[in-house]
Amino acid sequence: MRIDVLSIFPSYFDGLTLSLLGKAQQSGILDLRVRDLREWAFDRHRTVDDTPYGGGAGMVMKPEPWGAALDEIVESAGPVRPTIIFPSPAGEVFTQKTARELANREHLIFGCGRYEGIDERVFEYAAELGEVRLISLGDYVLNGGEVATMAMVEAIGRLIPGVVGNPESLVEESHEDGLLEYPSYTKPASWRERAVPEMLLSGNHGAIATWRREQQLERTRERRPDLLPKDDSRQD
Ligand code: JFE
Repeated sequence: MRIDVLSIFPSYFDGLTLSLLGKAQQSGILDLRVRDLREWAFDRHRTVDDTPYGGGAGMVMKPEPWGAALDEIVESAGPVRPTIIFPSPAGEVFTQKTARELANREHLIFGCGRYEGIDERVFEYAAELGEVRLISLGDYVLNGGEVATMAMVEAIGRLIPGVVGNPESLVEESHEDGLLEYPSYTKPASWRERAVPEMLLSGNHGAIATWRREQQLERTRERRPDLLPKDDSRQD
């Protein structure tokens, strides 16, 4: 899979390009390219923003650098139509399901806005080059698309075979089966007067699996009841 990121703060992504994506990059499974949008600014000061038509607070990202950057990136990827993602607080909310869907795409482009956002015509133009998705990381306002892009690239990247070492760990964890994770423990068996649940020391793998499933259901009911199927006859 190829992932291009367009941002005026490309160094934000230095940590990401190392960590878990480093291995996948080397093996050629994932081709992650972070580019500075200012490369496509055309004036001496490499300006990417301007005042909003109609007035109002703050600045808006100019369309021209976005158009030139998208043209070059799409052209360089050959005939494949990309999925172009713009992080936005006004987009569909990103979930594990979104991550799974995007992990099957050949080419993703993330456009990281800043200031008060991007000139609306950029989204219309991008829709001529590929499939446009406005995606929100959650219902809170960030200062730009970078942090949302990092979270999404990490969630998508680790679903690509070869990025996570153990393929079993993908189905076991939170959200892949729609429930929260069971609690985990390691040595020592007693720490500051707190014992590891005896069940886990029993060696009875069937009983352990049942206990873990019960823990998952209990935690999900307590912390995230919205994840459980609705039961119309429930008396709570
Ligand atoms: C941009 C900004 C003024 C946003 C009301 C580009 N989930 C999520 N939260 N915030 C973002 C995504 C996000 C994404 C891109 C962004 C925020 N901003 C800041 C400024 C009004 C805004 O929306 C600019």
